[in-house]
Amino acid sequence: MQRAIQRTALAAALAAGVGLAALPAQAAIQGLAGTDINDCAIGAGTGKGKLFDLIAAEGYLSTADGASVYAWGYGEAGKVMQYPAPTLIVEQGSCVRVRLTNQLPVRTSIIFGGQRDVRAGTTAGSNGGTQPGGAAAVKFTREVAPPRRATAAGPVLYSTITYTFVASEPGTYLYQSGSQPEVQHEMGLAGALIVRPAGAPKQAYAHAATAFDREALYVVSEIDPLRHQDIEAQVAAARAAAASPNANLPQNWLPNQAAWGSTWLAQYWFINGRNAPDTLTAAGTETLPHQPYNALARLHPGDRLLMRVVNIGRDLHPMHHHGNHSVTIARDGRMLASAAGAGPDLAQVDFTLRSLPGQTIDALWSWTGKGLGWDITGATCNAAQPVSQGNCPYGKFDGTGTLLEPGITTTTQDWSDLYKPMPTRMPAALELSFGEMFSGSPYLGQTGQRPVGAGLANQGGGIWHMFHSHNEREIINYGVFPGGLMTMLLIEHWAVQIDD
Ligand SMILES: [Cu+2]
Repeated sequence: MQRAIQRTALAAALAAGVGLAALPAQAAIQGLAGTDINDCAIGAGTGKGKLFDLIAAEGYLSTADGASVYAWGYGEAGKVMQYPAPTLIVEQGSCVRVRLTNQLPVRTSIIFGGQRDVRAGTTAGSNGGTQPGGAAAVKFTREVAPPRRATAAGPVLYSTITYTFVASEPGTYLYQSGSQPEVQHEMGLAGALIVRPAGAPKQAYAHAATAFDREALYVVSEIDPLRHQDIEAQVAAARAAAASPNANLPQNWLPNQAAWGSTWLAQYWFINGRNAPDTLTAAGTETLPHQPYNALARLHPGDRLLMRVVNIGRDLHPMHHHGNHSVTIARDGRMLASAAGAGPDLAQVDFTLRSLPGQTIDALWSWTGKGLGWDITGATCNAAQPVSQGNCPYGKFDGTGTLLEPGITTTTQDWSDLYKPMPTRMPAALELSFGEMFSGSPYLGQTGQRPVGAGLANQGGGIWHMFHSHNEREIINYGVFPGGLMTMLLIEHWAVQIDD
C-alpha cells in the first residue's frame, strides 16, 4: 500500500514533468574555456585563439580529517591557487595561449603532455617583473622566475611566461610543472586539459562510437604531508635568509632533498583534489577554497557516462566502479583504434581502471539495472493502461523483452528485467540500516518509510554506486577509513532533472 501511494505520486510528478532533485546544480566538468584573442597565430593560423591567464601560488589544502597542508598550485589569475589546477577545456584546432605568472618562492614552468610544438615566450610581468634569460636553456619547457624586489624597500615584482600551442588532437591530457617535478608535482602543480573534437562536443573523439551523454573528470593523486611540512619550513627559512642582508626574495632557490632519502610515504589520496567524503560535497563550497572541484557524477539509467581519469600522482591507482564494467576507449589522449577511421575498435572492457602515473584514460560506463532479476523501478505494467498514466513508463514489452509500445523515455538498452517483481520479501523499516545514501526504498526514484529521526537525505531516490581505489590503503585519510580515493556514481530516476 505504501509503495502504491508513492508510485502514484511519482507518476504525477512524471506526468507534470516536475524535477524531484534538490542536489546542487553543477557543470558536468567544471573548468575554464579561456578568453578570445586575435594574436595567437602559430604557422598559418588565423590568430584567433584562447587565452588562459594563470598563476602559480602557495596555499593550504584541507584534508577530510581536518588537517591543513601547505601546497603549491596553479590557479586563475586574480584568484587563489587550486588543487588540481584549473581544468582547461578547448576545442580541437584551437590555438591556446597560457600566460603564467609566478607567485611561488621557486622558479616553475608548465609541460603540456601530448601537445606538439609548444612555444614558450617571455613577457614582462604586469607590474614590471622580468624573465631572466638563462631559463631559455631548458629543453622541455621554459621556466618563469620567482618574485623579486628590485630594491630593498621596493614592491614585489612578478614574472610571467607564455606558452602557445595548437590543440590539434582531441582527448584528455594533463599539464604539470616541468621544474623539479619530484617536488613540484608532489606540491600540487598539475591538472587536466580537455580537447573536444571539432564540431562534436558530445563525443570524446572524432568517431560516433565515442559519443557520451554525460562526462566526469577524475584527477587522482596522493601526497606525503611530511614532505609538504618540510618544504613549508624550508621556504620560511629561505625567505628569512634572503631578507637579510639584501632584502630580496629567494632567487634560484630550490628545496633541499638531501635529508629525504627514500622516506616518501603517501598518507592522503585525492580525487579532484579532495579526499572522501569531501569528494561528494558540492563543487565550489566555501569551506574548500583551494579545492573547488567535486567528483559526484549523476546520470540517468542508460546514460553513457564518459569517465576521464587523469593520474597526476606517482602511484598506480586501481579505480574500480561498482554496478557495471566500463569500456576503455582511449589512453593518453589517443583512441584505441586499429587504424584511422576505425573508431575505438581496440577498446577493452575493464572491471577496474588501472590509472598509471602521468596517464589519462577515457572510459564509458553506464547502468540500467539489467540482469538484477528484478525491476529497479518497482513498476508494474497493466497492458490495458496507456503508458501516459505512468504504470508503464518505460514502454510495454512482451514476454521476450521485445518493445511493443514506447514509454515516456526511449532507449536502446536491454530492459529485460522491467516489471519483474522483487524476488524476496521487502524488509520492514526497522530491519534496515539507514544512511544518507538510502531512500528507504530499494526502488529507483521512490522514497519509502524511514524510522523517526532518520533524515531523508537521498532526495532524488537515487541508487548509489561506489567508485573507488581497489588498493585498500588508498581509501583512508591518514590511517582512518573511510576516505581517500572514493566517490559515488549516482543513478537518478528520469524524473529527476540533472543539471549539466
Ligand atoms: Cu568496491
